[in-house]
Amino acid sequence: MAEIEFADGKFTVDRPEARGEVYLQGAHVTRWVPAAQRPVIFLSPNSAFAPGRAIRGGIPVVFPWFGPHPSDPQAPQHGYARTRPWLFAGAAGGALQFELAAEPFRLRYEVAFGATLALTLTVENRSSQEAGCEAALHSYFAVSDVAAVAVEGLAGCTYLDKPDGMRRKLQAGDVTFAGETDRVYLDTPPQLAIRDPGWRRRIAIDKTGAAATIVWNPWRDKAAAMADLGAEAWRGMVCVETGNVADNAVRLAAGASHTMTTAIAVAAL
Ligand code: TA6
Repeated sequence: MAEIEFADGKFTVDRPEARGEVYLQGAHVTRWVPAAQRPVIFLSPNSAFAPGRAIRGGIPVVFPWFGPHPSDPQAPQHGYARTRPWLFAGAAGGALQFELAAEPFRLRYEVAFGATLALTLTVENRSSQEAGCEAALHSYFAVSDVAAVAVEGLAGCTYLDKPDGMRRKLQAGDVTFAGETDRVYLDTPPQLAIRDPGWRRRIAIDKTGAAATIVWNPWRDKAAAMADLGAEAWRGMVCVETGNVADNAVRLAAGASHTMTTAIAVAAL
């Protein structure tokens, strides 16, 4: 088999260091399995794979707004980048490049599958005026049991607590999970990790150019109400998302660009 193949709307990468998958719709990564590891990225067994429908799991690219549109209730949640077909712009080694025209912006996105999963998203403002946007790599991680894992690195950060009306709160210690958790952490440090004692591994998440981190698990009731997630699978996932949203949204001068990166790697606990 060639290292990179394309069929049924997705690229499949098969290298000694890792295997991966990315759909052209949304430039949506759905799989990254480093050699001798379990899958690191969660993909819902109930996901729809249909034109214009967001895949449940993987790494949706959220752009140009996060959550509901600020003024248009008809506009899709989390923007349109995750449901549009992107342009394939080339591949080298295990890295694939994609582009999306999203006027007044252009997005360039590189996904590099290796022992590290390296993601680079560049937003360029192509207009002659300043423009603002939000962006997030809405990464779903596969975990042994969300109730047993901890997210390290966010102690002391302020967060917006969505289930509590977006109240601002201060994080004490690691983030652990005992119910619905949906938080936007602001001004977060460059190195975070998910500690998973059940699978004896730590998933390190290193980021640049991204000030916010979103942490989400819908828990039992909300998951059961989501047809593409369901009553069982939610325990095996946690979203730790790299982005620039809310207070950390980006403003770009005419012609300016902004790049954010995330590097994900796994080590034994
Ligand atoms: O990132 C967390 C979040 O914004 C949650 O509020 C949430 O419901 C989730 O993303 C999933 O959104 P989606 O539009 O994919 O159903």
